[in-house]
Amino acid sequence: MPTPTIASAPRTVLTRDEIDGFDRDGFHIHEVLFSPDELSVIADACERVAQRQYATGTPPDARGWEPEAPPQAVCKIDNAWKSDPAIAAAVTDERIGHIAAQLVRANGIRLWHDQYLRKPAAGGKIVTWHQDWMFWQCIDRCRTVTCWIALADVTSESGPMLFLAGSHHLGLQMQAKPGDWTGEHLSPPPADGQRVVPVVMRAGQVSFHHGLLMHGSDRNHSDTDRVSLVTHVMADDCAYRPGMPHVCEQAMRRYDDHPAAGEPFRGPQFPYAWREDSALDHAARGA
Ligand SMILES: O=C(O)CCC(=O)C(=O)O
Repeated sequence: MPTPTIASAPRTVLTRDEIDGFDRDGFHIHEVLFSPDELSVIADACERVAQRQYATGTPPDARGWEPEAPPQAVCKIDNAWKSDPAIAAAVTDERIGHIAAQLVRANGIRLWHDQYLRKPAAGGKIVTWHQDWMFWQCIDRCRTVTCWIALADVTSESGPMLFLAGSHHLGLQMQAKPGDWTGEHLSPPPADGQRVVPVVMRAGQVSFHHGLLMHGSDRNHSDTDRVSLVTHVMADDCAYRPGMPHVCEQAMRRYDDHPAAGEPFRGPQFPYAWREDSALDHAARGA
């Protein structure tokens, strides 16, 4: 794989081939978007939240790990952006929003939720094959993209995500049971003849995958932690469809401004990561 360079102004305009590749395969792996300095600020903020230090005074929406957990446990924290401005800036970063908007052809991209994931060296769990949107049936259409920011290098030994290329074309294949995202076995992919692609990345690269793409990951067999901040985003015409409970659904009700059934997601729970109209405003002002 070619060594990615850290551009001073990273490229966010995708080529026709990259967009076609996403349509065909269900994922796009971008070159480095975040500099080492940015990564270090983000990683420090994520670890502070993991250690229950909340710069804003607000806890994350869900904690799947506590500092008392065994050293081999996966750290998983949802909506840490509420607890630290550095994380909020990263998960609503315009670079990510702009790329996601091109992939799903949206005029605006909102955050659905974030996840801080640390899969410890020589540890962690298997993440079984799944499609993200199966957990998100309260989003009425699958115009979602998962944007996985590598906060450290990801190697073939450290339990990279595995993508089943093209599997998003199969539609929704699986049903979610609450909490079922880890298991003891990484069972064979549910469709034969499709390519399994390990998402090996340098720190600062970001992978983008479609909400219907089947993916999973193995344990971390390396001697370094696999660390990422994941921002799950959606096109801003996605609407709220009650039925399957989700942590974001409960959380949005803490704010006066939230969607009713059938209305597009809005309000402080779902901040914008990119909007075509504000990008145009910037351009008009020469910013
Ligand atoms: O990081 C992993 O191993 C799995 C993450 C995942 O399933 C996702 O971000 O959609």
